[in-house]
This record gives sequence, structure tokens and C-alpha cells, in this order.
Amino acid sequence: MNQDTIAAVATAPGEGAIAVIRLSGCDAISIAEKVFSRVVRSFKSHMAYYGNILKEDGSPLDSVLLMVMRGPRSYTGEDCVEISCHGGQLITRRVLERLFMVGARAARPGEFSLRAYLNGKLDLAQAEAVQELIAAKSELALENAERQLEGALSEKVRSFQRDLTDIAAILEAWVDFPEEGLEFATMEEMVGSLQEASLQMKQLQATFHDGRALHEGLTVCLAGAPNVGKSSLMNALLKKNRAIVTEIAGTTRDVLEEDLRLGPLHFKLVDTAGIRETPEIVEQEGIRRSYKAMEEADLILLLLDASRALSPEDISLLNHAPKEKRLLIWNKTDLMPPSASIGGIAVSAKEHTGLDLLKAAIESFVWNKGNALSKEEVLITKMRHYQALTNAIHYCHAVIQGLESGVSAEFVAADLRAALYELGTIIGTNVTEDILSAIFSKFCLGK
Ligand SMILES: Nc1nc2c(ncn2[C@@H]2O[C@H](COP(=O)(O)OP(=O)(O)OP(=O)(O)O)[C@@H](O)[C@H]2O)c(=O)[nH]1
Ligand SMILES: [Mg+2]
Repeated sequence: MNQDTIAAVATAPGEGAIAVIRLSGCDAISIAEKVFSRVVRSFKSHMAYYGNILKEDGSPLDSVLLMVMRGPRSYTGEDCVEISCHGGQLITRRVLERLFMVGARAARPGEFSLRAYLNGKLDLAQAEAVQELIAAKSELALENAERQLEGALSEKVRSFQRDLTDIAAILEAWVDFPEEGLEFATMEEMVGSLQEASLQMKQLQATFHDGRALHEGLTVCLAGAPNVGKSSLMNALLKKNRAIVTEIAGTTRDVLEEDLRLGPLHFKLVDTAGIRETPEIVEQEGIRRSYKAMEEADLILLLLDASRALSPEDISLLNHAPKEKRLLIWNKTDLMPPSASIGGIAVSAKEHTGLDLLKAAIESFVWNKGNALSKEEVLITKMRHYQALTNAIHYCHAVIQGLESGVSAEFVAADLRAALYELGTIIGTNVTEDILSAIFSKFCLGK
């Protein structure tokens, strides 16, 4: 177990009314006492006490509130001390340095959560949710992280584990007691439960698109010929004068990126250089980047100018941008209504009309792409979880195939253990022990 007592500033760097410094470990209380003006060991748990942090010579460094949280009733499960000092950068560093002088060491990033996990306060998926909670940029991302922290994802994974463990227990019995084991379930029943389990895993796996959209924010790229009003639309959506707008074709040369919040979601909005044939080297590079931005985008807002006929550039862009990830936007509809023949959303970046329709279309694009999304459900947002589920599903299919084609129970059991292992990596449980205890509890192997 960890012998070190770790310390770090828990609040954001910079100036603030207060900053919180956190200590965790078996010596947290005695270390705090060495730098505090009062007898910390006598403090009640979870109560704040006012006093001074003292310099080496015993003179006051800062007046603070100090709170002891005795383990295991603390975030890490260890003895913890939190010191709320004044929120200046220098003062915070001086307080922290005092703690280092008397025996604490600097915590590594995430080390408090790591200890919480090691001490069984959180499982792996919950520890990851803490980080997502902090990083959440939209209401929905926040809600999802909260559900994951409460254990909704872990509970799902555990229920998959229980299903597979039941099957594994039967398989292990087949291996050890080939005659008796068959009493417990038929082959068809086992294949049926495996199929059901892998279907449910697939449903969770399919939430990854939406989960990633929630957590990272999808990239929405404005593209089109020069002068159609891409930069004007970006400014209108952001409600600020971010990009340069002029009547000169070829104004934007660089790719501009800004955060955009729409209702409960957030996006990365990207403005690009207008696409056309040009001898100009700088513009050529800008256009090369426009194509790259279109390729990387989750959604392309392809702009057309309603006040003029379609140009060859427009037509080549219409052919270039993949239909499944583009929305057609007719801009400048204050000058002329859009051509009816090819659909699309009518807006005016200048008059700010049609923007609500456009925003609604962007939002519905996000939710339509995901499979059967219920906003109440927990979504997976981590590649690590996606990968583990993918592997687990793969192994489940191998088991099903193995059973159906009569592969020996030993081999099939190994694949099933591999599936359980993969699931275990999501929440960090020890798989082999789970299987063992399930065997003991379900079948009396001692007989
Ligand atoms: N009437 C009208 N003019 C617009 C509208 N949107 C943009 N414009 C004008 O069209 C011109 C070009 O606008 P920009 O936003 O710079 O166009 P862009 O697509 O970013 O152009 P590039 O950066 O050169 O590719 C400017 O003079 C804008 O004022 C609109 O909705 N209505
Ligand atoms: Mg522009």
C-alpha cells in the first residue's frame, strides 16, 4: 500500500478568492499539524477549523480553513486534509512548499483518484468519470459523466460479467466433470444466453458515436466557394466578430476553429478558405487545408449563394462532400429565395434569419447518427471502453461458433475467460477470481 503522503493544489491555477490544497496519506494529519497553528490531531473529521499556516520560524504565512477527513470516509479512502488558503499563485505555492518541507511529496496527476481506485472507493470506470465530469463542456456530457460516476456504466458491465460468468461456470464444469456438467444447461440454452449477452454489449458499444460527440464535441466545418458567406455565418453562429469578412473573394486563408454551444451540446466550428482554382500560393495552401478540414469534419455545412447561379466550383463541391455528412445551406436569401431544385436550409448570415432552423438541423444530425439513442442511457465515451467491448464481443462470437461447431469445452472456456477479462478491464475487476467464486457458489465441486 501507499506509504507516501501526497499533496497538491486541487483548485485551478491562477488567482482566485481561495485555493484548496489537498493532502492524502497515512501521515496527512501529522504533516498538517507540523505547519498549522492548532493541534490538528484533535480535530473532528469533516469539520473546518480556522488557523494559521506557519513559516519555518513559526510566524504566520497565511490564515486558512483546515479540514480533516479521516479515512476511510474520504475521497481517497486515506486520511485527507484540505486547506483553503488565499488564492494567490505565490501564497498557494508557499503553503504547498511548507507541506513538502515537513514530509509530503508532490502528487502526480490523477494520483488522488488512483488511490481512491486502489482503496476501492471507485472502480476504474467511475474514476474515469471523475475526469469526464471535470472536462464536460455541455449539459449532456455532464449528465453522462454523473451517471457514469454513480456507477451506471459499471453496473452494466457487471451485469454482462454476471451473465458470462454464469455461462463460464457451466463450461468449467463441463471441462472438469464432463458427464455431470451437462445437467446444468443445454448447448442451445448456452448459445442463446451468449447471443443475448453479446447483443446487449453491442448496444452499449453503439453508444460510442454519441458518447464521443458528447464528450469531445463533433467538428462542424463550413465549406463552399469563395464569397458565399462562410465567415459571415461563422460569426453569426458564434454571435461575435471572429472571422474577417470582406466582399473580396478569397478573404479567409487559414482554418479558424471556435467552440460552439448549441443547447445541451457543444461543437468545434471550423471556417475554411473558399474553394476555387487559383494561382496564388498562399490561397492554394488555404484550399488544401479546406479539403483536409472537410475530410476530418463530422459534419460539413456546404454553403451556396442564393443570389447567383450555381458555379462550376459549387457543383464540384456538391460532388465532393459526402452526402451522409453534409447539410446544404443557401445563404444570402435576403437577396433572393433559394433554388428549389436541390433542397437545403435557407439562411441569411447578414440578416441572421434561418439560424434557428440551421441549429436544429445540426442538433438532429448528431442524434440521428447514433443508434437508438436514449438520452437517459449511459453512453460510452472512452476509446478504451469501446475497444474492450469490441474485444469482448469478438470473444463471445468465438465462443458461440466454438460451441456450435463442437470445439472442446476447454478452448471455448478460454475464449469466454478472455471476454470476461476484457470486460474486467473497463471497471478493473479481477476476472479469474470472479469465475472461481461463481463456480464455487453455483456448483458444489467438492462433492
Ligand atoms: N446580402 C448578403 N450578403 C452576405 C451574406 N452573407 C455574407 N454576405 C456578404 O458576402 C461577402 C462575403 O462574405 P464572407 O463571409 O467573407 O464570405 P466567405 O465565404 O467567408 O468568403 P471567403 O473567405 O473569401 O471564402 C461579404 O461582403 C458579406 O458581407 C448574406 O446573408 N446576405
Ligand atoms: Mg471567409
